[in-house]
Amino acid sequence: MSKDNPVRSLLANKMQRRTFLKWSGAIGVPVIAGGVGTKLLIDKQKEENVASASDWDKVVSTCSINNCGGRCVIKAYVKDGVVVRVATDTQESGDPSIPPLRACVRGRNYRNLLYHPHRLKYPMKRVGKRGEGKFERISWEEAINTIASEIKRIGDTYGPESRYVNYASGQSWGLHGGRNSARKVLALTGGYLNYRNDYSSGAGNVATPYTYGTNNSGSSFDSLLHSKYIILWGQNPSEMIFSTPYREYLMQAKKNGAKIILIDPRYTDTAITYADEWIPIKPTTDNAMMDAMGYVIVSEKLHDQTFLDKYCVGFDGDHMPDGIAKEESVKSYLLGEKDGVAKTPEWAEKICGVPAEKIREIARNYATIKPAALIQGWAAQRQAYGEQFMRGGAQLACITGNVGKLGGWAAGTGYWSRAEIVYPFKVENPVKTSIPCFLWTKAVEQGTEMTAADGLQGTDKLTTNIKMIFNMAGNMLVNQHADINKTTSLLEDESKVEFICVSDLFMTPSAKYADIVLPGTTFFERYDIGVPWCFGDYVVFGDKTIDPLYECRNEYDVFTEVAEKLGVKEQFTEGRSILDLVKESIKRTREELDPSFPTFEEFREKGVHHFKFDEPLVGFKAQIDDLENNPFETPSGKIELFSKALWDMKQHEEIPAIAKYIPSWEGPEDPLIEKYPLQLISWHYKRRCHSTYDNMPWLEEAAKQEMWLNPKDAEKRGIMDGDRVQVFNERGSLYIDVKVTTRITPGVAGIPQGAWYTPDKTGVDQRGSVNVLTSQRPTPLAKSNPQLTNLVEVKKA
Ligand SMILES: Nc1nc2c(c(=O)[nH]1)N[C@H]1C(S)=C(S)[C@@H](COP(=O)(O)OP(=O)(O)OC[C@H]3O[C@@H](n4cnc5c(=O)[nH]c(N)nc54)[C@H](O)[C@@H]3O)O[C@H]1N2
Ligand SMILES: Nc1nc2c(c(=O)[nH]1)N[C@H]1C(S)=C(S)[C@@H](COP(=O)(O)OP(=O)(O)OC[C@H]3O[C@@H](n4cnc5c(=O)[nH]c(N)nc54)[C@H](O)[C@@H]3O)O[C@H]1N2
Ligand SMILES: [Mo]
Repeated sequence: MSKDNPVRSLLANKMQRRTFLKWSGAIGVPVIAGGVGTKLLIDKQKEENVASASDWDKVVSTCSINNCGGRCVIKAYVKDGVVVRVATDTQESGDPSIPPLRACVRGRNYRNLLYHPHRLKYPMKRVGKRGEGKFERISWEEAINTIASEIKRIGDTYGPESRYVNYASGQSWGLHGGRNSARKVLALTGGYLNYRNDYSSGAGNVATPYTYGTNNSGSSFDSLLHSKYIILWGQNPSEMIFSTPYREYLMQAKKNGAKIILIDPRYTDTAITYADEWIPIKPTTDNAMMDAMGYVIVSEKLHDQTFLDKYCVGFDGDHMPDGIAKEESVKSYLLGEKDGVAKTPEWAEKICGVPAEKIREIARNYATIKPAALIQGWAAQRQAYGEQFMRGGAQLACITGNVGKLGGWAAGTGYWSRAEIVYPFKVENPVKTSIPCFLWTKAVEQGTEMTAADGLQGTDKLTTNIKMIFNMAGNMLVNQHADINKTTSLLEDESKVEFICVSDLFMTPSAKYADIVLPGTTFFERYDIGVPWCFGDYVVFGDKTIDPLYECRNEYDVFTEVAEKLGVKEQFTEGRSILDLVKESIKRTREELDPSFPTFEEFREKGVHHFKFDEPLVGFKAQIDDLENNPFETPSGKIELFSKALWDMKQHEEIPAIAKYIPSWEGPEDPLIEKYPLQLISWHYKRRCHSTYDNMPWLEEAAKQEMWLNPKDAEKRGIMDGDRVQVFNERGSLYIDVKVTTRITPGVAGIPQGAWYTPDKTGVDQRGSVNVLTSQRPTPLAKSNPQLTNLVEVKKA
């Protein structure tokens, strides 16, 4: 056992697991989303339910549409127009295929959100310099007039491509929402610059289709009940909610005897709750481990040759696209036939830190214990070469023939959904030009210089830089985008973006950069339908619980008036209110998609609708059962382990045609590590949805904003548990309290993402807002956000 591999010594510590469990009992468990945390919540709720029914007038079933990936049932108890209590779904249906849609710790906090004293209460306009945070109350009339006249002025002066609606996820997967309302008014008055992709799985969204032709590579979570071996690769469902019932199925899979492996730089709540084994790994190096697993499987002839021959292009020299040399194949790369470097576990250990014998063991298990599910989280693709991570996982699933089989899993981005409803609010933008969402700051600064190499589509050149931004229910303008200091100095220059409109519930770091701030409503104050991302087969009714507080208004209603000022009201609403949109969606879903979908009254009464299926959905089952009639949506009709389309881009170093490890900038092999020796990652915290709820004291009590650092790294710097430290690199600097813990891999610092940027007078963040340290350099293929690829140094404050 080599001494100089700190990950090895971490694994070797036999006391580790018990220590973790003890600690988790002390600090972690009550706030784990689902699991024990939810159990406590339910018990508490049962107590509450004993209270007399005269304490409330009605119980309304509603649903949050924040961007957490799950959707849960929120029961609001209302007395005299006031929400006096919130509870969640306690209905045990008796049907194991329908786990209850229980709220997590954040859901328990919704009354605090609704009645928070800092809610934005009326519209405001900026009076100081932009970003200074000085605002003055204005009337709704003035707000609407200003927005309408700026839309016209900026459109007339610079053309429609100067108008932009920023990525924002505070209202996601609902029926209307601020972003779409703003877009529709712009679309009806000439158009706006579009964006593509997202910050979530941006690299994967572009990369996975090169392999499979689609991002729908997942299977429904009940399929896991058939899995015998599950690898959660950088996935943390105990904290990070993808779909509300996922964890229930995972627990059931575990009870069924599936062995669960977790590969993550952190010993997460998921490791505590589900994993048989935790494999710590250095961030940005996952593909080295993947390559070595491939090497073991292929060199020990454990691969599924029949599957590869029939369904895949590029595995070996006999299955290459026309005109491509045999030694460009996956097999040849793994065995080192061309570059002379066999991708052995020993080779990988030096890069990723995972002991060679552990890589061998996992590779053998994954190839022989069938069916096996390799499910990928998205953090490891929010890295410099995130595209490789997504295609690399898919490649392993194919090498082992785990695709299209019940209990297997095709890896890759992993979307799946069977919860389809009709979205009646349509936006048709006459402008077809688009940029990758991550490059909006570039489009502000140098839009007219952007080319196809920056991911510009629909035109060769933009006619203008971005001059106007609508930021509706998002904190992306400042907090959630990379490199806050660079972004804020860009926004402070009022000659660049001339008008910024923000709608939010609070004066967030982004709202401070607005020219006009609009006070939005919470989900309690409007109608909607909550759809779980692309991972679920249920929908939840969002009933309006109370009237909007103060002067708060739905963006739909605000933009209806803006549309009226601009003479396009009828086209905007088509005569419909928000409630009409909900009714129309339900009616048309019944008519066009699913006759068994409930009526409006039934849905409202039940609060939730589960789409019923006879069997689990298995990704690519149709293709695997009958390839001839159901080809993959790739150019060859097969799974493309070697992509000719990528090859033809002729950037083989950074955009290879097969998935492979590429040493990352600001990774362990970058010489910059001498100066900034720690790799900084962030994760999606259980107590927040991104930055939403950062200002909630209960949740701060439940899970504090703090940085994780391994004792080895702390000791070197004279840092003790609980100390306040400064974290810095060339881009910025922040202060944060530190948690010294063996739950994180040595050489790695971890800060939960989403804390509100809170600079002191010198511009140093005081709250641990990780994006002061992240970079705007995009990933090579997708032009996506590698916000987890950062080198930093830490010192005692
Ligand atoms: N370093 C780092 N940065 C990241 C990430 C990371 O992992 N690391 N993750 C990235 C990812 S995956 C994402 S999706 C983005 C998310 O970033 P954003 O899309 O900006 O999401 P939030 O921070 O949740 O901001 C949502 C805002 O909407 C407001 N809001 C909530 N509900 C409502 C409502 O009903 N009406 C109105 N008007 N406002 C509302 C909230 O108060 C909040 O300010 O962040 C990205 N940034
Ligand atoms: N509670 C909660 N749930 C959420 C959200 C939230 O803000 N809060 N946000 C939602 C959204 S918009 C999204 S996009 C998803 C995000 O879903 P993910 O991106 O999958 O979630 P993360 O928490 O960012 O990361 C998952 C795990 O990856 C680990 N990780 C980081 N870097 C690496 C690496 O290089 N290699 C490996 N192997 N692991 C790594 C992290 O330590 C973390 O435990 O979550 C959704 N669900
Ligand atoms: Mo996301």
